[in-house]
Amino acid sequence: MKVESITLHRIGMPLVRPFETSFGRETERDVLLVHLVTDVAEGWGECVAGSSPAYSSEYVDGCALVIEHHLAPRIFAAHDLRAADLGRLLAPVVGHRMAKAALEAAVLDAELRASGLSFSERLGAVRTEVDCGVSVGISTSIDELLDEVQGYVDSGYRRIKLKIKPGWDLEPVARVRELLGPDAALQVDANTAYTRADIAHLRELDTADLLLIEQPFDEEDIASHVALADAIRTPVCLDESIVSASVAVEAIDRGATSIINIKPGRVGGYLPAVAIHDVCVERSVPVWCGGMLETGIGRAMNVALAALPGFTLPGDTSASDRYYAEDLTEPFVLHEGRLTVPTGPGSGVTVRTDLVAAWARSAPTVLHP
Ligand code: OSB
Ligand code: MG
Repeated sequence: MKVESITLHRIGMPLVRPFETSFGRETERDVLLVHLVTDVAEGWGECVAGSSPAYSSEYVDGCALVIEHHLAPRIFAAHDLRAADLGRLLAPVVGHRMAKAALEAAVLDAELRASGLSFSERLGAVRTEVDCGVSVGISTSIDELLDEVQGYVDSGYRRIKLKIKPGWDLEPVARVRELLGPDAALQVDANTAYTRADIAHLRELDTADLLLIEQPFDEEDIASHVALADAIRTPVCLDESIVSASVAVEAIDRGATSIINIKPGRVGGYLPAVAIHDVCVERSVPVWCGGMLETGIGRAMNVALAALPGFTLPGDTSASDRYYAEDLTEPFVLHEGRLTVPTGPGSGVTVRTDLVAAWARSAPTVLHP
């Protein structure tokens, strides 16, 4: 495959409700899209970086620049580009996994459309639909939180994840557990808001009988996660810390994590995500598919990934209407708490280019060899 152009689109999409985590509050998603034209097909990819470097060191402006100046030239220089070669081709650029993942998604999409294969076939999916959970942001009051959670229960979500931070943890978690009843799947995500000094406090979460606690400490602080895992009955799950298969193996072997959240953007793409899935399956560590408020483009690909055999827990793969009044592709709709895995070539969804143009924040950047 020969790449003829790479176009970077920057769009703004208002969220149906603000999304607050321990690191900030978002009301609109600032999305970078990659549109690839090759000699055989076209592909689209979505960059999951936030507008500021708060979840990780990457952010949208930085991703656009590193694609333009460092990644795209390496792709244009390749003679016969294949998605499987991207890891090696882009390895001279250190880090920047979200930028690489956005390009990888577009390359995979084009390659698969050219060959008539779907993402689910290419990645090794074994299910036609996936169980869905929902990630619930920090609220302004407990009553508002309970209302929001009740709405998701009524929609059929199979698992609730609450964002927590110091000052918003034991009380909201206990109240939501009371609302859901003892058997419902409930988990929490701290996005690195705690320190090792909080271990005794976090142990009190054990009474809520949670599926897991996600990333309580700094992404580089594996040792504190080991200490927490030794002190708490609730399983510890890492998100931000897991940037590659080798880090995953290290964290599992050290006892820092017994469940892993896999996000393709965080780990450099769908093929690296499958590699992490594989090392986890070998070690009997359950995985689930995380989310970054994706549009239909990234969502279609995430749903395909979540259909792999090791994804045994419901993902943050919620329906389009949990995020957006109108999606960039045909919307993903929940049926009995599940989303259907797309089966068409590539991502299996069609990008509404009229909306890409209507929601543009700036003129597209068109790159050529
Ligand atoms: O930590 O999982 C996270 C969103 C943005 C950044 C980080 C996270 C999240 C979510 C939302 O939890 C998951 C989703 O519904 O896409
Ligand atoms: Mg998380």
